[in-house]
Amino acid sequence: MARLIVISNRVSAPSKDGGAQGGLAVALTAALREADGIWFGWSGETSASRELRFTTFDGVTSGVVDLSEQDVEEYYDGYANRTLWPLFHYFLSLAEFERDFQGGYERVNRFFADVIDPHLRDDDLIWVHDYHLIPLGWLLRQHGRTNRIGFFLHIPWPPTNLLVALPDHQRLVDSLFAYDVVGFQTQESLDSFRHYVETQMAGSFDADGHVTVGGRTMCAIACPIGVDAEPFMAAAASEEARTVRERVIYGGAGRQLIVGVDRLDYSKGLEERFAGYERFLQSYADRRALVYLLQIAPPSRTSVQSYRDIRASLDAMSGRINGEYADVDWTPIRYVNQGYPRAMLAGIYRAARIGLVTPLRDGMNLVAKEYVAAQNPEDPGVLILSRFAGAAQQLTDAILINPYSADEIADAIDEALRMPRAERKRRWERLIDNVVREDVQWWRRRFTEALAGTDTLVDA
Ligand code: GDG
Repeated sequence: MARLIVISNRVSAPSKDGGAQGGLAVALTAALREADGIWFGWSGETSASRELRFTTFDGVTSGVVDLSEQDVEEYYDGYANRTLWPLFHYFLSLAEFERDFQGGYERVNRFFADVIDPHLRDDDLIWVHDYHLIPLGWLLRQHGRTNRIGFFLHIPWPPTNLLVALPDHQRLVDSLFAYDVVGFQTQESLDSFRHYVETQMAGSFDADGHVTVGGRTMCAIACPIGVDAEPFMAAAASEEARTVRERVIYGGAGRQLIVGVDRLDYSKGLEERFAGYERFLQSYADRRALVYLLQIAPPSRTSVQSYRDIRASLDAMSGRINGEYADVDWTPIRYVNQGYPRAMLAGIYRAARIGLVTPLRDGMNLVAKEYVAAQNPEDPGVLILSRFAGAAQQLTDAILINPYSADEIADAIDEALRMPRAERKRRWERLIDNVVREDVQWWRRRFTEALAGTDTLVDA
């Protein structure tokens, strides 16, 4: 059996001092354990050391390497998070185009290729993850690697008209053709990629998803990521989750909980969510004291200015809304800037009558799927979901809204609060069916089978 090699910016293999892993980490860890693989990536540390450090824990080996401060500034904070992330999430006005960023991105990708290549075997299956490492496959080919190499993009692929604003976009897209398989979250992203290839590269797609450009062929697929549905369902029904649920219900004093859980990121539409919730408080004044919003938002990428700006704006908005509407025994928004253990999160989701997931753009959005998985089948809550999350293409029985419209968010909250239990159950049964069927193990199998060339079904 060929080994599986996973390469991503950060490694979330199990570790001695690590807490519970997220669904993606669990799925990749299981695959690595089965296939005796290695997970490579950045350690998250800066130093002058250029050596990979290997550890094996719980049957999984990881190999991590430090970067220099300049690397982090240019590759991670710079090109990955100030250029590609905003551009690929349609925030052209936030995207910064700096030669130094691009230089740092290429340098770090080359460095990863140089340090990892000596540890690869000729029959390894190599799976590269996300926008930090787009050129890595091409750079491994420069080392003479003829392995099957796949790439999965966790974020959206933007429309051609946006992508062409990236200086040297041709070079970046061209490097994808070094892979055997390129996976996107949704058919919409795959269609945008196809449009780029056909209009900018004179490439062609066949009915099996094979893409040919200038004599090179690879396979492009839509392969939506899922959650660890069954373990998460069990976690939501566990004793630990029940204790949290009771705490939440007690703290809510009989009011219905609306929950949001997001990394603090402008793509998640948190300002728009607060504005939509405020619109609900204004427009449905007679019902407003029946609910409260708990927004969990652990800070992320705090060295990037746009992330500090969004945090300041949300602090101000939540303070203003609470100042305006709160009463002696009611705070409309509980805004929490810290993360919680997964089992606690599962209990909080289950306690919530509404899951409010309103990204302005999202590759998939796993919170939407986790919220569904955590519900009590006898009395499930309602998912309100942005049309612009990849998850909306599968979770069509949610209340789908335009996150830019405060009125749509307000009306959806009202509709969810009024929704009879029978309809909540009907919608939830269809949602959970998809969440369980297309879970994270399904996603992992589908991608690795396409990569190994053993799949029978590849979407065009
Ligand atoms: C990228 C893409 C795509 C959040 N707060 C806590 C916590 N979380 C966990 C959630 C969820 C994960 O973080 C967030 O996943 P999302 O999918 O919502 O968003 P991104 O971080 O932006 O992920 C996204 C994903 O990659 C996978 O391909 O879906 O579109 O942007 O699992 O539960 N976990 C814990 N405590 C918290 O407070 N334990």
